[in-house]
Amino acid sequence: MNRKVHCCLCLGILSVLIAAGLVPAEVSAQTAPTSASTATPAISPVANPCPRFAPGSVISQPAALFSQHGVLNVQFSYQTTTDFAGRALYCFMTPSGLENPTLHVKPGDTLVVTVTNNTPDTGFMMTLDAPNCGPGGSNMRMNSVNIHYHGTNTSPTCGADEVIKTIINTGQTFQYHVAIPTNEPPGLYWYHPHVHGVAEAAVLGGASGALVVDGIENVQPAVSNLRQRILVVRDQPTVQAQEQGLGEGSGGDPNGIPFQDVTINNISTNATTDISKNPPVTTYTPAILQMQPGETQFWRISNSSADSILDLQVRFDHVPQPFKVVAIDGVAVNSQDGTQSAGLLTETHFRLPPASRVEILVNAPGPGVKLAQLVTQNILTGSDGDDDPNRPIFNIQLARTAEAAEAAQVAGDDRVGTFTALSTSHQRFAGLATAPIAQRRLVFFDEIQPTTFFMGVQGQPEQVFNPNAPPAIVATQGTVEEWTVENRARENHEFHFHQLHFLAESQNNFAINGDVPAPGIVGQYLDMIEVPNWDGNPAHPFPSVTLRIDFRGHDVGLFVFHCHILGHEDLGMMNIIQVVAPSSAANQKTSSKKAVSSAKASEGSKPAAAAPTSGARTASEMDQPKMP
Ligand SMILES: [Cu+2]
Repeated sequence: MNRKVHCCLCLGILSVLIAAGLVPAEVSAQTAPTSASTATPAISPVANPCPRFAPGSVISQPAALFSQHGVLNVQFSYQTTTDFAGRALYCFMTPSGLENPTLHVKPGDTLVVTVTNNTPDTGFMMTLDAPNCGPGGSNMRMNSVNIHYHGTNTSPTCGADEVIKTIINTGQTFQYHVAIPTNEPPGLYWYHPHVHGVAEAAVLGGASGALVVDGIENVQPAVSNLRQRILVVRDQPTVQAQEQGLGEGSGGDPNGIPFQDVTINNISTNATTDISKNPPVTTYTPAILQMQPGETQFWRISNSSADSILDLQVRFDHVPQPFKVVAIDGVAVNSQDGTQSAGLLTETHFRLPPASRVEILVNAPGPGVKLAQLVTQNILTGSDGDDDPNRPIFNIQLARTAEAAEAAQVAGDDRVGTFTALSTSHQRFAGLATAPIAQRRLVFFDEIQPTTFFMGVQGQPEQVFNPNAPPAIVATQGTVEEWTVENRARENHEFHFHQLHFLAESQNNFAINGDVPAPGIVGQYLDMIEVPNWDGNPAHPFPSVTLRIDFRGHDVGLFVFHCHILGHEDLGMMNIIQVVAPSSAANQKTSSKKAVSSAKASEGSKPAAAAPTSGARTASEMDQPKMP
């Protein structure tokens, strides 16, 4: 995205909403709270919210909460403050002062989250049509909040993992009851706010935490009893961007000024640019991660950043080190089709789109290693892309046992449990690779720089996201579909499907566009996948990925698929799908058929011959958005 967009993102969002006719001239009346939520006592704000560590600090484990007797009860006060540079911080605080704790549940548990929005009202955003959800009703405001339980295969209905219409405004309280399926893969998930238009600001501010479905040691015994590190990468504006308006480097510049400053467990890497140099030189302050000599640690890494794409590598004295991949996006690799115990991958780097997770086994450096680091490598984001340059995240420091134990804090989740049983009969996605395909569809990322972003569906007019619009796609519960997701823009985009995982089948047309396929993901079950940029050459087919989408779960209802660079999502790059039970699918046949008949199966498409270099829209696709 153009760097100039970000300094006035909220204005950009507002202008999109106004252009789309979604913001009336006057603020609408406050909607009365729903009766269900008024009975829930509010969670009081806590003092000194959203604390941050100094750059270069030793990484400690986030606080952890565990379910008991099948239920995890959590109380959150959603709060905001500003830091020393004037950056807006956001966080979920518990009454005892824990910030964004790691939530540990087991398959089959219920996660009960009571959240009160204790942030000040910052103005009206738009009116949501009925049916509404939450105490805010139709009144969507600039500081509304809700919570998405990212990656969980849970219900998209109101009171569970619903994000389109759930609104909690200043002083209001809402209670979630999220039923974790008995066959939810054990692994790393996360939670974050998901109100359209203000999601980027909330996540940049740090309002996110890890969600662990426990028991991965019983799917992958190699992790049994290892020390586990919950490592949450977030991002935020750099100090110089905040204080001086310093813009980012051009997309793909390996030594450029980063679009966002990366943090690890709330320790900033403190990107600092010397602009007196030509070209400017940016330096970083890595955090410190302690390991014991000879130790293998289980790193459970969540890219909880709003906008930053990561390509993680462990380096000892600048030499890339192989590591074992245990799980991706919460699902142990190779765990779903009967080969669990063989399920480790060996990689020397791993591409982590925003919102994706990877869980890896890393060996401590030997005593002779002078510099051991976790770095993120430069991302080729395209000519319209953000700059995600080469940079360190933390240095590994060998520590004596007592020191390391102290630094580990008393989070209670320092170690993985003991292997007890290999479960071979509850694989949620078993058989997905060979299931008959009910439908093939083509969806695509497209954009009009700098502020209009589309999650398009082939055969339908491009529209920026509108929460009041009907679903663009209707699918039938119990089926499997094959989707091709194309990128028609000249910057990378990151595909996320709510409520379900998909099987990554292939990464297509990457090399011809100068893009590099991501390692380790084909054949695995993901909820995030990156589709890199089209190079703009009309002779080159668009980059795409082909996915098997799994609608065989219990969940029916309305939910979303979108780009998880949240700046793009806020500017419209999201769309709605409805999954209907087979019994009601017949009633939906007409609308579904319309979408399918114009989709071109899995082959994807090529740029139109006369396509402008800034995109590939046809005249019909550029029709004005149709409002309901
Ligand atoms: Cu995007």
